[in-house]
Amino acid sequence: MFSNKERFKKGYLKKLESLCGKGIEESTIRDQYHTLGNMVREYISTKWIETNELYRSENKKQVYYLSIEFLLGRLLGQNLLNLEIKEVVEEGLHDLGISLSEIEECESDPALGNGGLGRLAACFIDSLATLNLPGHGYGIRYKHGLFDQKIVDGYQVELPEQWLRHGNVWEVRKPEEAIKVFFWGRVETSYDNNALSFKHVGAQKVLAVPYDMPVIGYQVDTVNTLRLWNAEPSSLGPNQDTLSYKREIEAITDYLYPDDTHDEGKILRLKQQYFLVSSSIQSIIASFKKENQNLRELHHSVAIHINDTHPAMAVPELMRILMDIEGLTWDEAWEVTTNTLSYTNHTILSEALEKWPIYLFQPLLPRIYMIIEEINERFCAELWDHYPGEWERIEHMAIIAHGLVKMAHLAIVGSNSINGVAKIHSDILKNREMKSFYDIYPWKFNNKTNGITHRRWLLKANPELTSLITEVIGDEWKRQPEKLLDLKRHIYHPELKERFAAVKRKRKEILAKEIADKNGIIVDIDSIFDVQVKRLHAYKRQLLNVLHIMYLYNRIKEDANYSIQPRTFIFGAKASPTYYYAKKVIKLIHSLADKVNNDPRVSQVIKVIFMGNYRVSLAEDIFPAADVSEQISTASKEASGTGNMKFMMNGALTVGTLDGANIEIMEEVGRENIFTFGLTAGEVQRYEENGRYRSMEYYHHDLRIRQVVDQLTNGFFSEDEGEFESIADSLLVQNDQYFLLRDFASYIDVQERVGNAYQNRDKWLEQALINISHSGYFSSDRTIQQYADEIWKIGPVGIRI
Ligand code: CBF
Repeated sequence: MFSNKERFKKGYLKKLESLCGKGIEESTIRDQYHTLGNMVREYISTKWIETNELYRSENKKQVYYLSIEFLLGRLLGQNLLNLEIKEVVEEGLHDLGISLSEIEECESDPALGNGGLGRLAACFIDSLATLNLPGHGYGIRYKHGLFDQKIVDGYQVELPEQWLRHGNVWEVRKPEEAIKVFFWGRVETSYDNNALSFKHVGAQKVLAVPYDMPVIGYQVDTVNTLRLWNAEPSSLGPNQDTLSYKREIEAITDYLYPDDTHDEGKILRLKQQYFLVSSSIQSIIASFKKENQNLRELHHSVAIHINDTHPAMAVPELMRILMDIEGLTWDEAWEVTTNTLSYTNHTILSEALEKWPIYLFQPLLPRIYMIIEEINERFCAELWDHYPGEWERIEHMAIIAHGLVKMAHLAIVGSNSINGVAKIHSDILKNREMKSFYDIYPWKFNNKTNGITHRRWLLKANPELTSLITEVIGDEWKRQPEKLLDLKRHIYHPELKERFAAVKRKRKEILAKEIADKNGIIVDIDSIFDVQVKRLHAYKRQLLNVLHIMYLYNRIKEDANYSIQPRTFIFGAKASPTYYYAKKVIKLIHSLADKVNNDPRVSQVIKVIFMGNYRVSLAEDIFPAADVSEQISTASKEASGTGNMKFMMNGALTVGTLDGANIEIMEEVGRENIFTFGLTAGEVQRYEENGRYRSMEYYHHDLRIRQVVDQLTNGFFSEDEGEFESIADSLLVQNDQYFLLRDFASYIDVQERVGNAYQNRDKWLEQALINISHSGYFSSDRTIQQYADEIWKIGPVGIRI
């Protein structure tokens, strides 16, 4: 069907007719998208079936990656690229008067995730399939993904995201594989045949219906599966209030991250987590039992990964199934469970390490809570042997303490591997945050520095740069991204530099057009495109960027001779709906943009742009156009970052703190090809320990700081002087938890260096090319190979290059 243009066109017209009952003239763009999507899915269906059959027949170990988020992004373009049929399709459609890129635009962006964690999961499943590794994603089919962001008068307004409004061509509903998940009720304990047995009675039963999506490897025949679970009523009793029961059940998979500032929301989140874990593990065991009899051997055939703490209930759930259903003893079940499970930690921020109140947990999941209690008791007894009499330490490490269930502790105790996501982060886990655990289980801890799929972030997002690289070094790098290093031999060639400059310019023009269309602002293509796109969070310090722009504004206004390299500061960020501070920062960026962009003199040299509704498809337009990548988190707080990798891969230079993967980027490209500044993680830690930091001192001693901080509350931005008071308070009254004022001077200096460096065009282009050539290390193929070899112990099945 896709072997040549003519066959494709014939097949396409036929499909359009049978699917939509229309000819090409009457068809809408959505019909056209729908037709193509269906053709592709049908095209890969044989490979999909064959992959599953191969996994069954070879009976090799498989990994299941459990994640509450999969931030996929649009799939059509990526699937065409991975299947190497994009050209045929594009040309065929062109002949029919249809534009492929317009069709792609009409696909909704499945936003089943919030940020780095979910996007990482999406990169990982892409790499698993491409490396022919038997690995599948298990997640939730949220009806509404992360909210759509609208900006009204500079304020963020959240609208429900609607990715399923027009259906999803990629999914296959499998009702025959539905699974029951039990909530509420109570546990009846009895003593049968010399053993205790547990029966969960009076439970509310929820049906988990799988929707499978194909995960298509690049240039291989492997098609793995992303299984997303949908919550549906299992049966309706005679006296039930049908509608409210249905609503209650369906609410489980309605929204990603329901508001958990109240108990009802917390219960919903707990339900989601258990729903994901229970349906996934039951389904994994069912599929294991088709080929294998002995559940004591499960870990030889199955690895289950806990992505962050959300799926940590995999520990008690696997124990429950092995003991209560499969009849293993506690010790046997524990051996299998701990050898099957592994866990990734993605943050050290204490507010992100989940802890659930027992009073909510126990009634909702009575049997699971019982098992956690028993795990905790046994674990505390083990600790007592290690640290006799050290009550405080034991209390600190316990899984249940002070009325809370600590999910990270549960995941650590129940897994055979715990990894951080960049070297520094893994070291902080070992030496500080999880030190007590590292001391007793040193063999469990390891590092797996994150990666990104270059197939989406370079091949798909930046075809212009992809062609240029391929012309220079051939195309082996596409399958072996580490070969991007070959580019390094060519970076001094003037022609390469010029051609790279032309690519960058073209991509800046594309983004500038988008900015003009969406924001109504004309930006200067020759200015530095300086970009900070990521979730809005205090530790990521978008505010530091803002304060620096305010400083520049003041300089330009006050000093007629002050000259700087023109810059366009571009932001993109969503703030969590209940995160007051973050939403204020979004408003502040807009107020600053108004001030800067409307000032006749200042706007000649700087502009501030906030690109609304930041999401994967928008990111694909932003990364290729960036000159400067802002990675300015307080050292030690950003576990890794992955945006930093996407920027370098597209030839942007990093302005960054020595945090997360920035450090490894620096090690790769060399200190001279990255702009670092600010406190180190060690310095931040010392301040945190000795409590000697006084932000007020910086405010009083540095006039530049005083001026910008005062401007937050002196009516400079708004009639309402109280509008940004909470932000000013965070810096002064609350003593600047993230050390913005401490790093401010150093940030100004580094930004000045960036401006000067950009003026040496030749050198800048060389540095950009050096960044690209070293970005291969940050491919998620490398990361996944390490997970496969060192954690999951899985190997490839059915290789075809
Ligand atoms: O590991 C992936 C990413 O995860 C986070 O986004 C997270 O959700 N905890 C971290 O903040 C990132 O540093 C990390 O890159």
